[in-house]
Amino acid sequence: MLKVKLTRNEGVLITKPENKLYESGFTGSFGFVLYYGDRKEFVTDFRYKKQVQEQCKDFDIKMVNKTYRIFEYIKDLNLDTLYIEKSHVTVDFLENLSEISGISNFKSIDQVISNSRMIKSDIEIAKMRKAQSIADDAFDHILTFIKEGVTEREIAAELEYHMVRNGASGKSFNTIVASGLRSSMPHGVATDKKVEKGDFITMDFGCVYQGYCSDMTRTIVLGKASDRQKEIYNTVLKAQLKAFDLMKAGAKCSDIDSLARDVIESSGYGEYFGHGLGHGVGLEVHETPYLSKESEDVLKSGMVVTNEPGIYINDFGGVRIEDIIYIKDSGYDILSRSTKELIEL
Ligand SMILES: [Mn+2]
Repeated sequence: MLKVKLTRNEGVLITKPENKLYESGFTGSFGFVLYYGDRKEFVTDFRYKKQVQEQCKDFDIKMVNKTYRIFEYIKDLNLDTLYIEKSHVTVDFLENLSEISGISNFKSIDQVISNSRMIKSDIEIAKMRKAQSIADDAFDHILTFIKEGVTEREIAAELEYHMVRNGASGKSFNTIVASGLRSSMPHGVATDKKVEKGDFITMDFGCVYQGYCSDMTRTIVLGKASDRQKEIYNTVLKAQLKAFDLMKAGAKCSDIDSLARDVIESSGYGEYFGHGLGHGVGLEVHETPYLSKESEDVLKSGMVVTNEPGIYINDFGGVRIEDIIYIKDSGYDILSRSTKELIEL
């Protein structure tokens, strides 16, 4: 439940699906969380009558059949200030809300919710462990599936099918399978390209389990790795392992990024590592905090972040290795368990 003190004339309207789920447990498509005074209401329509009673037990339920009806309802509450998700609502939504409700003072609730979502409870961590273990199991499986002539798309589909068969509600983002020269694209989603002997194959994938996302990346070589492939792989691995030195509560996220980046730069590959080291994961696959040069975030106990350095060389190929890490009061747990030794399939 949101930690924001509301005066008598203030309310909060939450519309973003992940935030609604976080606040209320509701998984349907149409619905709003509405707080005002000491009231907690969930507003939805006829289709979710049964579901909302089961999922939103702490809420008073209100039924409407159109979005503008909730704006009319808010008008009758005589609020003068409404907190909304400024980073989520559309201009259209806001204009209608303002016009119908008569409210003109809107404040942002985004940061309050994202700060709260950054720190995971034990229940959330348990769901994330499960989401990640489903992904790790899919990785084990895919190693038995990949062979010369199989397409990237088939590999992606097989990963996704395996995860859904094992309890995931879906993928947490478009599965990346980038092989050969395509592996130089950090976000090369799967194509009809067939994997060939000597290819790097980078697979970046994850699933959703009870709303929570997993995220992992492994790069393998089909056949024997060349010396240059081994050198690049081992440089990324060294950088990834180095970053763990600072994976603890109190560490500055920008310092963790630097730690890994220094390893890659001192090996002469600095210009080929063009993205940040990692990001928070939870109900969304990318959320605060961010591990990058510019980040002002500081790690705290309860956060879950990725550690995913990479090297991408246009006319050669690329490597990324990504784990997902739970920061504890002291130390950390790595939620992903798949090996990081270079696999030559
Ligand atoms: Mn990631």
